Amino acid sequence: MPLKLYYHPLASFCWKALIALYENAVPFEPILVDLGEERSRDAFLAVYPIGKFPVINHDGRIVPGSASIIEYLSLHFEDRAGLVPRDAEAALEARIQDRFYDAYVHEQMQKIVLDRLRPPGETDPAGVAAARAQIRTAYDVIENGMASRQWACGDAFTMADCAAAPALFYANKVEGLQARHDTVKAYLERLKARPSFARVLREAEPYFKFFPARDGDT
Ligand SMILES: N[C@@H](CCC(=O)N[C@@H](CS)C(=O)NCC(=O)O)C(=O)O
Repeated sequence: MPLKLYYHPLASFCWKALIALYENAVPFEPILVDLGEERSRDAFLAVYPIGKFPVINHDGRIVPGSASIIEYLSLHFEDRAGLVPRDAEAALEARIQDRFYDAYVHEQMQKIVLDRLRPPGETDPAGVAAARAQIRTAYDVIENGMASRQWACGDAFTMADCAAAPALFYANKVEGLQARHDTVKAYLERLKARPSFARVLREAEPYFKFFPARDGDT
């Protein structure tokens, strides 16, 4: 049975898993989940009641969450790309950077975007302001840390770059990189040029019209 990926082409954490799948040319059956459509949502909730994607089903083993999926793929398929480095210290650094991008860029960006979907009167301006501030601090940290690095951990592309690509792409839309973030800007351009991520972006293109864009976005 081919590995099944439950995902949505616009969903940023799904991009992280997709990049890993494409990096290692892992064959999979994409199952597009439309949470706004009852049958699609119910079918997905039957697989994973938490209702968050990405999720994979590999021979009946359900693995939710982008980082766990990447770890799972590296154990059960050939990790040609070296997304989870074999060297324990290098693997630790990849996980540290992966968590950093998830917590301080990706999840903050999600807060900003999800707030746009809330009904009037139920928005959280203070939470959004805090998320924006956190992203700006994270940009500064990345700017300093990336000065001599091609990828998040150095010369090798790892799971941390799978995390960084969607996080920086969408964060830059809602909280634009500043003039002082030249290194981060150049890193984002390298990520966009990486064939795995370029493919994810191409495939998402028809869905971009559903992104809740606002004046002031870049
Ligand atoms: N920590 C999870 C986060 C997953 C997540 O937040 N997924 C979003 C899409 S990017 C989702 O399922 N949103 C649907 C919802 O919350 O209803 C991961 O790394 O995969």
